[in-house]
Amino acid sequence: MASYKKISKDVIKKADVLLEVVDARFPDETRNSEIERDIARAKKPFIIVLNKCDLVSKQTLERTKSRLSKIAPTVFVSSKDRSGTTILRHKILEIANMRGHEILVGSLGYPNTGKSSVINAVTGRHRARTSSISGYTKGVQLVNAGSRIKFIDTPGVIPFGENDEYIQGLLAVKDATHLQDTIGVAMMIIEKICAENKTALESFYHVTIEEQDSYEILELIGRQSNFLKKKAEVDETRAAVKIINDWQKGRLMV
Ligand SMILES: Nc1nc2c(ncn2[C@@H]2O[C@H](COP(=O)(O)OP(=O)(O)OP(=O)(O)O)[C@@H](O)[C@H]2O)c(=O)[nH]1
Ligand SMILES: [Mg+2]
Repeated sequence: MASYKKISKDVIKKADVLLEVVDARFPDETRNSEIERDIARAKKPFIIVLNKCDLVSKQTLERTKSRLSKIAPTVFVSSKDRSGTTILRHKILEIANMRGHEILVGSLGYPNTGKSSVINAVTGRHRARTSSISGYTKGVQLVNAGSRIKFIDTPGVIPFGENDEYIQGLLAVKDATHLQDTIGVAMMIIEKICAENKTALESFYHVTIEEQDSYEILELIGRQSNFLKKKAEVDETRAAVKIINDWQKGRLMV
């Protein structure tokens, strides 16, 4: 943890522009207030990158973007589809405002939000190594992006004190088999999706959601998936594991 703090402080000091890469499915939980404060103190320009926007509906994205734009320039990107990368590149050049000079761009954020993938999408090459297992990027890596931009890739870490199971589940820091409260984490995922895009959940699991609470929805999904115990009771844990896997593997839209 201490070494991560040092890395992020060093990167903030060195870089001309910072990217705070957040997961567009849960931007508020993946914004790091400590990092934002350090960037503000260093008076460095920064861009909020809403990555994984292929997993978020257009309406949700627009709502999030207009909210976050009040804090910093916000760009949405899908590293998977390589969309939004030209806009991001232009935004970097614009806010760096360093005519003719090389621009050093630091990529910071929580684990698994796609810091390395964003760099690859912008450069069009697989220079920064990525993985679905979080904590993949270990040290700092410099990535040349051609035409004036150079990136610094960093490892992602959850700030001290925010290390609860729900965040670890949402971020895929721990997979379903390593979470203790699988049902609780799955209920949280259900609540998140229902708040933004209930229809996506209904069509993915072929269920109809009316007034049920998140636990009842979990049972509904279990029943629909035919996850049953003896006496036709729903196996909620099995349903929870499936929902967590679908979320972590990026199969569920928000
Ligand atoms: N659907 C989708 N998946 C993405 C996107 N960007 C990254 N991913 C996936 O998210 C996972 C993490 O991506 P990385 O680029 O390794 O994330 P990171 O932030 O560098 O992770 P650490 O280095 O471990 O902190 C990988 O499985 C990627 O394939 C995206 O835009 N859309
Ligand atoms: Mg990485």
